[in-house]
Amino acid sequence: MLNYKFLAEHDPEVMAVVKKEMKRQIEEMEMIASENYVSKAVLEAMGTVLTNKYSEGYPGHRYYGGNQVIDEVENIAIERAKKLFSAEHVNVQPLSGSPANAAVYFAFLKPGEKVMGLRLDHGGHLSHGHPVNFSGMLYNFVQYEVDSETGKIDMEKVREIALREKPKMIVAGYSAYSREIEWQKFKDIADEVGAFTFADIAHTAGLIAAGEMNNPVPFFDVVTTTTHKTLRGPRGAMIMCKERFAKQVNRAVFPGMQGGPHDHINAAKAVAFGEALKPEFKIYAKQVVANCKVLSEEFIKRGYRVISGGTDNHLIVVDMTSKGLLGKEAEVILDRIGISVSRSTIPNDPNPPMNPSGVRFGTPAITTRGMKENEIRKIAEWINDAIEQKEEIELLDKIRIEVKEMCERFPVPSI
Ligand code: DSN
Repeated sequence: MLNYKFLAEHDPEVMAVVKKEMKRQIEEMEMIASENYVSKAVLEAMGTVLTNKYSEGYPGHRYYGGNQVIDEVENIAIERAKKLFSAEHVNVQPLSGSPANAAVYFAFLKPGEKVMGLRLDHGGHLSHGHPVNFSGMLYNFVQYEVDSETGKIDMEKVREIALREKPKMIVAGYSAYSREIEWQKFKDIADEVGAFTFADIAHTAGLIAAGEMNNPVPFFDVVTTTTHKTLRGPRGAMIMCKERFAKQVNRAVFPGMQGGPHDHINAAKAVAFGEALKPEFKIYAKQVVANCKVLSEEFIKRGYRVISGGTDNHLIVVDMTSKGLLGKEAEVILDRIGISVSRSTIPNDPNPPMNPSGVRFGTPAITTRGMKENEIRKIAEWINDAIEQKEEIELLDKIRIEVKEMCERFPVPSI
């Protein structure tokens, strides 16, 4: 286990909690679609002295002295990100996904202007126009949906809404959608109505960088991503855009929304982008998708309703009512056997977001541990046994031990 020697001596109370979480991560299985395990190098970069620096502004144009080294770090991150996604301009300073999205709206829109985004309960993100989120409060969002039969986005319907509503911006890219996105069709529709194209690729960025999924960056106006999901970097985000929007995007991030960038995190982003440029990362991303396809098939085989009937990426959303329970109950049962998942709404969910009908499963983290198709088949069997025999305490205890044993055979690389 990682040995945080100075933290342990200096603050045993905090160290004890960190140690408990390390143990949990080592012994349990992470199937939350938005989580992953960073490398040792990414972890180390986050703990560097770069955290001591203030550096408002951008490389070559800072509002504080002593930023020559910070400029170098930020430039490495920018150059690697450009290469990874074929981006014309990159801003690596956004602190996380929602702030990055806020900066995009701020850069391109005036409050009250019309935007199209996917409904949260159909797979969209809070920051894509939900009424309780700043996006839904400050902008006039029109929400599109997935088709209730196929569970997929119907581009004809998207076009109909766009022609009727004439939005200023169309948002694509989602948090709980398991299918490839027709970026070109979104672009054509946006061009037809004179809208900006905005892709939020937070979930699939690693798969896109590896060439496993289509890349919207070369032809969308602006794209955001978090850096910590399939991209396997530190918690954080970035914005990529066409060169002609560079100035307004930079201004929206700083001074518009944020103060000093987190330079230690930007160093870790640079390390993660460097890792994603290596051939091994392509193999990893391919395996993430292959594992998820097997997971989906295993659930379908056992009578679960998988939304959209399968997956093209790293996640699936499963309707748990097909097995007579709700998402929260399934989440608790799976926690009991040492598998973390997140409950999820399903399209047109009759149940509320706190207790929705579905569970979202993801394969990025377990694939980082080296698990492949055979392990996925076993995991699906454990999950199904636990769900179907949830009252059998002895069985749940036995599965928990087996999950732990598998975790020990596939250690978290950085811990
Ligand atoms: N919290 C992230 C997810 O789980 O998808 C999105 O912000």
